[in-house]
Amino acid sequence: LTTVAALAFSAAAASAQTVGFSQIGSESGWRAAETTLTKQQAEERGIDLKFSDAQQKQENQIAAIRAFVAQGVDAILLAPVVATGWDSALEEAKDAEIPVILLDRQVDSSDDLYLTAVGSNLVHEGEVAGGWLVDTVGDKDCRVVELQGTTGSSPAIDRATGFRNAIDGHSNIEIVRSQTGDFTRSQGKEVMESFLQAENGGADICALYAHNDDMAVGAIQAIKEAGLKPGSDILVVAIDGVPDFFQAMAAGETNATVELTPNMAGPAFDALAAYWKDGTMPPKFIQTESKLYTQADDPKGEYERRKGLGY
Ligand code: GYE
Repeated sequence: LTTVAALAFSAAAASAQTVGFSQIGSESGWRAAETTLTKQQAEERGIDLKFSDAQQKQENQIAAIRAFVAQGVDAILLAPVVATGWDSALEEAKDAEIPVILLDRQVDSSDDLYLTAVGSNLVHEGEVAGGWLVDTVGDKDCRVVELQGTTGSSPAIDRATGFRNAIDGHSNIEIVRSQTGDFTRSQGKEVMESFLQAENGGADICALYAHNDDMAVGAIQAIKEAGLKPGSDILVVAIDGVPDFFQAMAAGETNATVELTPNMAGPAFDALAAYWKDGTMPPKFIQTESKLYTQADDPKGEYERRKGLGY
């Protein structure tokens, strides 16, 4: 049996592989970069990538997974827009013996329903962001407003938890308003406008914590339109490390970001290559780095290094 299985795996490894990619959408610069890099790497590795953009709707992702199973692809990449509701679609893929790899977000389903998950430690990212604010404000009173990611997504849940872990015990720092901006610039701006109005024109706001850079980039427009200086009147800390956030940082308009690599496909395709070759099982979680960047870390250079990478 072992020989037969080995032959089957090596046969699969030999022929060109077809991989279905159910991508959330293009809600942020970071997501656009992930898509660009995934397509580039599929091309370089001779993988036939079937791409589906779900426009941030879970039902479109579930339909895409079902279509990939019907096509008999050799693997499925899934960036799950929210954490719940995936069991039946993932079970269909498992029944068809099609490995699924999760990218950048997690699901609540049992981990025997996916081969591995490639992503950052999302709670840790929130802790790094919160830790920066704690170190920056010291024992000064600081009223914080929070732009949360997509409701029900694992980054929104975990980045909220991590930030709160970090400020716990620092009673001078208080989150006074929190609302989703759905990871987009436009909603980040819109919600920040409402925060500013509700908080004495922004005079009572010490800092903005945004679950991604794109919402922060939108929010700093609102802060400037309110006649305040983002980065000084209101501190701005976020997560992703996209070029435009570094450009704003170089202008003194943002303060800190926790980098999230958009290259989730590299580790995913490496794990698939080993699995297709001889059934090698990867660990259930392949963790990517989380590095803090502040104004002291050459933001202009970081902008130059990242622009043009598909963001
Ligand atoms: O931070 C954001 C994108 O899932 C962790 O999704 C990812 C997040 C990322 O919309 O820019």
